[in-house]
Amino acid sequence: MTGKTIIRPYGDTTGDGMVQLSFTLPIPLDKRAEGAAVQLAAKMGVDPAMVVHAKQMGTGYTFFVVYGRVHHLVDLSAVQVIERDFPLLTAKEVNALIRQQLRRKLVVVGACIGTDAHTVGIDAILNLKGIAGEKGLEYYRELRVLNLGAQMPVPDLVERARAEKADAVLVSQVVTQRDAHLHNVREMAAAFREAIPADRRPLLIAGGPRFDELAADELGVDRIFGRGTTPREVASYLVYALVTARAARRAA
Ligand code: B12
Repeated sequence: MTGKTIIRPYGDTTGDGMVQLSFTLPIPLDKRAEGAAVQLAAKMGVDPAMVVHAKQMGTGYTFFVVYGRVHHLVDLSAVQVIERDFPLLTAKEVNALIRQQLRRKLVVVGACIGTDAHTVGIDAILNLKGIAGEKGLEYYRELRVLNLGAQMPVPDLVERARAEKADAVLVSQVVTQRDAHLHNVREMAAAFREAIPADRRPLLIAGGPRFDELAADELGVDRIFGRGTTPREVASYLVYALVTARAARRAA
């Protein structure tokens, strides 16, 4: 792939354009339902499209997997993503930088907000046991971590963050039905802006598997972390945003 900026999907032979997609239609499984799935895939640009799996889900719904060719090309030079723009530190380095430059513990408050009760993601980042072989933020000696758990109302979160003098607030949103994750994060960011003056406002971080990491500004937060985030990345970002970048600004 070196040097190539235009690529196509690959199924059987290089560049053949083959993709696989899955979806559910609100009709029972029969020949007509399979025809409907092919029609939908064709309208999405999959041509020819082949139903390779169809399974009725309860009464009146069918789950499909369709395999077929698309003619679209991907221009890698036009791809936009958030690249990590801070160094990835070890726990030892994180602790040392906080100790040397801040000379106090960094306070982190985390929660799931709104009606969201999916705590596994935020627990993976905060709790000692962590994820993917990495310990969570509770393991870092120079971080004081308060995990407020599930369904935390925004006003309570703001109050707690203020009372604890939080340096950073981490919120998790996993349920995305009717864009609840976007509404909740916007509401949270607005509440912090209203309640706490800019120079004392904690760093606001949102996370969850279906966020667009490019949407931080639009949602009013400082950073978004998506699917597969590890605690070390978050700890490194906290140090970058709250300790080293701040120190560099002061020195300039
Ligand atoms: C476990 C689970 C549950 C458990 C949650 C238990 C708990 N204590 O968390 C229970 C059974 C309670 C549950 C309930 C529901 N669930 Co559920 N659940 C799941 C499931 C299977 C796994 C989620 C999970 O734990 N992932 C593992 C963690 C580690 O991954 P993660 O959350 O992505 O977190 C990582 C990153 O995203 C990131 N991250 C996440 N948060 C944050 C925050 C910060 C600050 C940072 C930095 C990073 C970060 O770091 C983490 C580590 O890498 C998913 C399906 C799936 N396979 O994803 C459905 C799923 C999320 N659930 C779903 C639904 C619909 C529900 C219910 C509404 C079902 C119902 N009708 O009752 C309820 C809602 C309950 C509620 N009020 O929230 C849907 C959501 C669909 C949507 N579009 O929103 C899913 C996708 C299933 C599906 N395909 O339909 N659920």
